[in-house]
Amino acid sequence: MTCIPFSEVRENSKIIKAKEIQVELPSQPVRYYRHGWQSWSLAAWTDPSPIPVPKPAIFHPLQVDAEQVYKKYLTGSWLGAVEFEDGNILLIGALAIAANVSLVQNQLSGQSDADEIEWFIAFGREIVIFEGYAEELGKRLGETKRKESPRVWCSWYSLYSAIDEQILHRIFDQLDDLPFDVLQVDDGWQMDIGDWEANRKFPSGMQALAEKIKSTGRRAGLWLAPLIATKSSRLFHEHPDWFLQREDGALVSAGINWGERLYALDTTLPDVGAWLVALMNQVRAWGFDYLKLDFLYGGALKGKRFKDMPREAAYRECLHTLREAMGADAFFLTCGTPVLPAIGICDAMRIGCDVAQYWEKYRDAYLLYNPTTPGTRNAIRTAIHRLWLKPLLHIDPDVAYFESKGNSLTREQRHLVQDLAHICDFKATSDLPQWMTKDEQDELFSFLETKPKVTRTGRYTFRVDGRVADFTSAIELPKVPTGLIALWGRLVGWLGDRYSILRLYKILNLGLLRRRRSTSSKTLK
Ligand code: 9PG
Repeated sequence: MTCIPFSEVRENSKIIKAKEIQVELPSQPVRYYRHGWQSWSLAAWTDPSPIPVPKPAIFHPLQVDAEQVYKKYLTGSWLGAVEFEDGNILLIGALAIAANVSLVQNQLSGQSDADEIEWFIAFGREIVIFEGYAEELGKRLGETKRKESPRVWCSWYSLYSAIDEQILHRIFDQLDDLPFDVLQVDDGWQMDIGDWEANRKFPSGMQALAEKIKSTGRRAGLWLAPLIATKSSRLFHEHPDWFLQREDGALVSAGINWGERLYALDTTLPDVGAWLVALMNQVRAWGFDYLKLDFLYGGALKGKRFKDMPREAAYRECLHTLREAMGADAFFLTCGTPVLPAIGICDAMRIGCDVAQYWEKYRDAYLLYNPTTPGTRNAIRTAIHRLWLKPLLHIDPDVAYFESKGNSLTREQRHLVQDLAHICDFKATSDLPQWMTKDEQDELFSFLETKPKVTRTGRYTFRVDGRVADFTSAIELPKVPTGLIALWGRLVGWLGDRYSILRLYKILNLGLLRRRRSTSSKTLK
């Protein structure tokens, strides 16, 4: 353990080589910056006291770092910081891809999972310190901000998986007047998670879909989750031995989604590598060159790999393989990705969890105490705390909303996500012109056309072309439940951990989706 006296850090930022590093704090910090493992995990300044473990635990592999979540002390992935009474901060940040930073009593310390690594340690004003850290990360992991960030229409947040060829064709035509650079097809086109071929809803195939998009003068974008699969997939059926196992031989859980259990590929197996390369080639051959690769955390879960290497290193190697196979000219957006290992490889990264047509769900926020579930408040909170990544790559805060129909966000809340997109300089939406009023359509048009001047006036406040954007309302974490509410939360959490109950929930939810789809086809005609 290398102990650095605070007096030394106070003067100048330092880069120190060590396996473990520790700084004793000169006084009690008022806030702690915790940095979650992957895109959807919480990143936030919070009180320097532990927060409850998010529920249900069955979702942990896809929401947090399952290896850290039960730690009794405050800990975050790769970096951590404390803020003192006078507003100055002390940051410890790893300059390598496998490490954690913790706060135990008055010690801020970093632990590397591998051998000695470099640590960035600095004290001073938050903005300056994070800028310094990003710069050092860029020197080691690379900066990939070469391309312009495209303006994207993405199918997910209006239609969810209820997409089909006809509906999308109609939408692509109707979006004609709007200045999008990319039309991106999200989840819902594939046979199964693991089987990346067009399903029955796309009888003309994926090449035809990409051609349709390109015929409108836009680039074709596609969503895939290439590092995970469900047991129902043909991939799993044909290659059960390709999946990551624990030391005891059981399959590693990659969590649960689509009402099914997810499993992760062992990307260090040569056959899996070859399969991923073929998949990327196929997608490019169809004509898609904006790729949103999702659920990527599956490549960095703990397990026994064919090649004995640290999980983050295996993941980074896999990202290199994917990038090389898709080609340098493709726009590569990572989502659900462990943050540091993707820097220098992808063009853009999702930096928060999913937005939704609502601000927050009582069940998720208060009963389950889960700040990673879809919801606009959760999405803003984490994205605002990851703005420091901006010099390194394009940062995607998820889509902005314009339409008020079927959307319970207030006008102010919709403006917040729009302003956040301007701040991040990454503009995307899923809204459909025919669901918007004329005013809303105009708002969307000018959102896409303008590049307002953004200045930061505080941790959570900005000026966007003279307008004040204040994100404070999204920041605070819910109160930790006590008494009967805590008890009720435990019951709901326990129920949520039952696979059978989740399946039932999914079946009921599917009903909802089907209704949504018939409404969408009606209004689209
Ligand atoms: C498609 C979606 C969209 C979206 C992605 C991702 O924690 N969760 O259970 C969880 C599930 C799905 C999810 C995020 C979190 O959404 O972020 O943009 O592409 O997949 O299924």
